[in-house]
Amino acid sequence: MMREYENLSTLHTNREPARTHYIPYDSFEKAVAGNPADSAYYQLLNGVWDFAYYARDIDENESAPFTESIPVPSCWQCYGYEDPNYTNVNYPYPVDPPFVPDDNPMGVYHRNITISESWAQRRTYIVFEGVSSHLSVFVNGTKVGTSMGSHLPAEFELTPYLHQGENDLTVKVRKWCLGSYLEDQDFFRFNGIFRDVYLLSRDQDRLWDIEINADDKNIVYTGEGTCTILNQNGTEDDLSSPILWNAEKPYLYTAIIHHGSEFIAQKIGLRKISVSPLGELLINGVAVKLKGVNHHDTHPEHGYYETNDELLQELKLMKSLNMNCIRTSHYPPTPYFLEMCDQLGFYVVDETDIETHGFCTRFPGYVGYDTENMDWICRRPEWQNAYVERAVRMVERDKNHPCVIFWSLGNESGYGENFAAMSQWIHNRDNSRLVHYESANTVGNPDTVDVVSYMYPDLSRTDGFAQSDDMRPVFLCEYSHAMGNGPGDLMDYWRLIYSRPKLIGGCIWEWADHTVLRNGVGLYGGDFNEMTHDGNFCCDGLVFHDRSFKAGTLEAKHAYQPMWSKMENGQLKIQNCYDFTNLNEFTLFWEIETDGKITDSGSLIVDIPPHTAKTVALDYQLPEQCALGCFLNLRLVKGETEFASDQHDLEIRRVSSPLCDSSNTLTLTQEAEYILIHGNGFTHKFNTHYGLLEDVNGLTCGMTQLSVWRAPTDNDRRIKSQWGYLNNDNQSGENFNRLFNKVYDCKLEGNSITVTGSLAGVSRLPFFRYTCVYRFFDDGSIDVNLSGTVRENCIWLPRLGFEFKLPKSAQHFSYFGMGPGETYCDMHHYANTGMYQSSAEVEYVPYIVPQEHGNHYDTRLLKMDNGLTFASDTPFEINVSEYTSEMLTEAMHTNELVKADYITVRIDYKVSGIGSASCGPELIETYRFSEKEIQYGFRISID
Ligand code: IPT
Repeated sequence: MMREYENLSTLHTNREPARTHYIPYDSFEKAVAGNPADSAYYQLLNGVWDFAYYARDIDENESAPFTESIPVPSCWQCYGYEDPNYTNVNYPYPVDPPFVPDDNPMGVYHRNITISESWAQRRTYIVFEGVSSHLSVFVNGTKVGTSMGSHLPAEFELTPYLHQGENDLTVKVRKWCLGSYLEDQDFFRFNGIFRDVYLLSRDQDRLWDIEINADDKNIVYTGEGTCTILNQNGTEDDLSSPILWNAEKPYLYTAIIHHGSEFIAQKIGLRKISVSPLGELLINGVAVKLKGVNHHDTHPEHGYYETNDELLQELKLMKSLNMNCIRTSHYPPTPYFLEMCDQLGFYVVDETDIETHGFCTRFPGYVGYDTENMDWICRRPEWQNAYVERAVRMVERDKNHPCVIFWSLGNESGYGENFAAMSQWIHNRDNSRLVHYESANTVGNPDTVDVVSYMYPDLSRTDGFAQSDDMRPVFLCEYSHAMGNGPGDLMDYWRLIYSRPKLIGGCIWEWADHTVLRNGVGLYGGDFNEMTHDGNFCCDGLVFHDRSFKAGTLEAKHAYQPMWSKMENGQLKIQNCYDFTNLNEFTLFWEIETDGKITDSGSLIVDIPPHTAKTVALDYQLPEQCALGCFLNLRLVKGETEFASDQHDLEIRRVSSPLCDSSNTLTLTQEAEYILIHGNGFTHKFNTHYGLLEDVNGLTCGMTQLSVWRAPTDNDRRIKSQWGYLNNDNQSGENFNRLFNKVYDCKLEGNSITVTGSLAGVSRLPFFRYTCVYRFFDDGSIDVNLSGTVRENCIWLPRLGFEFKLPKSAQHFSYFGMGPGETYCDMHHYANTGMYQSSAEVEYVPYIVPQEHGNHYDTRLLKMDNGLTFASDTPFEINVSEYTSEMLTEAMHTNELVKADYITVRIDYKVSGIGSASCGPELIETYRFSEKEIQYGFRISID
């Protein structure tokens, strides 16, 4: 019993050969305007179709009338047919290619199509831009053809099956087919007709492929018909002085091919891609850096289906974040997406629809690329066609796009003869672009790839690649895993990338969180009873599922920004990081901010050509002194959009107002376990048994804690087992979340209390031995000074500091520190130190899995609106939250969080950085809080 969809000799039946994507128009003007709906030769079939779902395809009842319907495009899991299933590496069925489960679900789609009299004289084709995974097309009861390759077009000629008037169109879509083995991407496994479907009416002797070749000098069309080139003014252009295309200045010409009754438009950019002897990537001879991101098609309610408008909005957001490169992970995007990339200006790594990652995990207990083993399908000759045709279909569809600079052979699929064959086919077909395939590095990067590509290397490995003898450009096709709170340490990558010619940049993993939104709650793997799943590993976007920004988003924008500046001997030096744009196209706004107030400001235009730096004189007045800090803030703006910002500490002498140092009016009395500190109009309560402040004049509402725990971020997912007692693992951690604070001694002397103590996790040696001195003053203020030693072999700490409990009414606060977004020692370059107002509620960041958030680095002052103030001359870190770290640790979805009945205020000495170790390298050492000798203090005062 050989099923068609498991048969390697029927990858398709009757599908038309791959060709450039285009829409034929019935007039020159319409072709130029480029709105398919206006074409007399185009009929979009999107809309509501009849639908029947069968959990087993064999149960199909062809004579049953349709009683249900579904929108097209869509994914059937989004309409209640099957639960979603998120799996990353593992296949969701046994690894037994080309065979898939016998119970193969099927969606049957049906609608009528109307063929007018004029269409009936011509030829009619149907185009499916994306169907997962196997489709069979029937017209008026006759089978037309079949196809697979979910993210690639399938086109069939319908002419012989149609008649004028109403016709019956049925499309049967199977959930699985042999092609599913090639589509093991890290995403929810959705099914259905999820991209546009349309009919085209064509001339009897229609052109088929339209190939237009362009370099940095000319546009060449050698096909049939006439070719007219229009420039952006809409006038015919002979290209005697061509304007070139690049991602910053994406100048496009329009080529109109006229043949018979048809007019076909293609947007063409003149540009040339090459590699310098240093391994730089050259666009039109200029070395560029790729500031990229990986883009999946993902929508919290519609699965794989994003509308053109949603895609366009995403691209505009990326543009506003200074991105110039997109890897279409891990399949070709919609044709529209590439049209917009041409137009808005992106360098695109167009990746074909191949990932077979699950071969790495086909044996228990083994993960890896054992491609010496011939059961890898990339090595099996009978699979070669299936591989090569996916390259062919991508290249043929997308070859006219200037935005495409690399062809990617796929993702995470090992390396074998079939990849070599794809590369060979591509090089023969189109030598104007570079071939990329990251898994080629598993076999030492053979010369079938033109760029060497890596994922998630740390800085020193990255630098190693940059220094090697291999002179191919080095591309980080995935780096900086943006899962949850993060990524941090992006600036470190970019300092390195700018310093090495051969490092051409990379793409952050990934653009947006994948989640299934139900009742406002983001769900992920494991929420749907899947047989195998990868939890929330799909929630790893640089933006949330609604495309709103988080701190990591803005940090990426900063790392990618076109202006890098520094102060050198009191002078401002500005580097233009654009490749083709002079900074004189922007306005540079500057301001002097003293203690949170703007004391001087101005703006100017700086004439700095691309790739150059200049010293810029700003005519500002500086104060003699300040209390909290004096900064130069810069903003580079065009129109409404800020493209870059920077802040420099001007190191003006800081003079703080004198602190109260007398204790003449105080009485400190010991009662049972308490010491009561009475002063003029205030009372504090200190608990000697716990060695901690229990009440600060009624402004707090419970015992202070000395603690080190933070709710693990996704990027802490590996280190957290060494930090905490989690998932019943009682062996691996220091158990920081099951903490004992031992007080050895608590002494009252004069106006001060000295506590000696230690912190230890359950079952472990103490990790921190400390002395903490509290000094009380006449004005009600308290100095807290903590000094101590961390055990030599203790893991680096999540953080260290005091937690104060405040009544819920004390939500609101102002602070002088890094904000307004959350900031950490490796994720703050996007932010400015300044005076901000906030509230515990505003500080919450809705990560899909609740986790540590809301920190403010470089804080010098925190003033709660109830009058409680924390200050220090040495910057500290703060966090004000309606949730405790314990609550954030427990909750797995946002709706499981219930606000505490108090506000937690953290006054921390230090908080470890964020990094991107959820998939990337371990947190860089400098950002780990691994100090052994600790010394810190702050003053609490009351209004
Ligand atoms: C890498 C995959 O290419 C990508 O699709 C995604 O799964 C990412 O990891 C994690 O989110 S592969 C990884 C094993 C380096």
